[in-house]
Amino acid sequence: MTSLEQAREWLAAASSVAVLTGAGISAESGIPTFRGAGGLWKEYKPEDLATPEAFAKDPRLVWEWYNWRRELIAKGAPNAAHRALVEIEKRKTRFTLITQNVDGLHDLAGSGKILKLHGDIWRMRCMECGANFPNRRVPLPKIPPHCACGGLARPGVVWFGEQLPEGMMQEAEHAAASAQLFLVIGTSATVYPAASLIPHAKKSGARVIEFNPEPGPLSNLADCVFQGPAGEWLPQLL
Ligand code: BJW
Ligand code: ZN
Repeated sequence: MTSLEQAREWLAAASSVAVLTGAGISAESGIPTFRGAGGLWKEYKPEDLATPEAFAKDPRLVWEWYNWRRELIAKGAPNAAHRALVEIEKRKTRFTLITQNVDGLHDLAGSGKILKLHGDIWRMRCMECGANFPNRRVPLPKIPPHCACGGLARPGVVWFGEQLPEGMMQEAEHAAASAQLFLVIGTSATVYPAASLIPHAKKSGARVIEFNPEPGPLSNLADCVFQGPAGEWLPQLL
């Protein structure tokens, strides 16, 4: 039996499926990943910009980066991998999509409930009054943007050193622990606590299938690795 036949069989047999996605699932939609080739913006690494300290020091610089990314994302559309996950969700009674992505492409593809561990680039939060509101303006008319109250707004995302949205990691852990099949798609598995979901699922008895052109630090936990673009491999599972 080929790996593809094996993976199809696991998918068909599983009544509960959970999925963890990362930036790589959107690479074929033209959105740069964080790490690896093309992952940098100017001379900055994500670790230099995706922090509360960077924002406190230079909100304009951080917003320039987010504005650039919002422009790229707005030009992109969901790809075959995003669409394959919508199809899998339709077939399964228990399905949980956990994403580290903030780009909103799973929503656009038509996925149902999505656990957005790292927030949403299309939302903002006021540093003064705490308001949390949607904003889809591209490009932003004024950088940095402000809230209706006049306070400085920040991107509605989770930066290094910040807590994930309340209760979300617990919900993700529960889904990983109860899944018979856990799909890991397009993540370098280097950012925690998200990456910990992979060993969590494995220890709880799930089969783990990874889709990624490059092996990562947790690839050895996978029962099967499809080493290539997610948009080419995932549709073949169906
Ligand atoms: C393809 C493809 C194709 C290419 N098809 N694949 C335990 C140990 C060590 C450190 C920590 C720890 N626990 C917590 C930490 C600290 C920190 C952390 O993890 N640091 C590491 C760098 C070591 N974590 C945190 O601070 C988190 N908060 C937290 O833990 O709170 C509790 C706490 C607070 C204070 C003190 C202590 C504890 C928060 C993490 C927030 C991450 N935020 C970002 C930015 C979000 C907003 C934005 O988008 O701007 O999230 S950083 C960035 O990395 C983004 C991503 O979601 C995240 C993960 O990246 P991802 O998705 O894996 O992308 P890449 O680029 O890394 O990989 C892409 C992959 O795709 C590659 O593998 C390619 O090969 C592949 N690929 N083309 C399929 N076509
Ligand atoms: Zn406000």
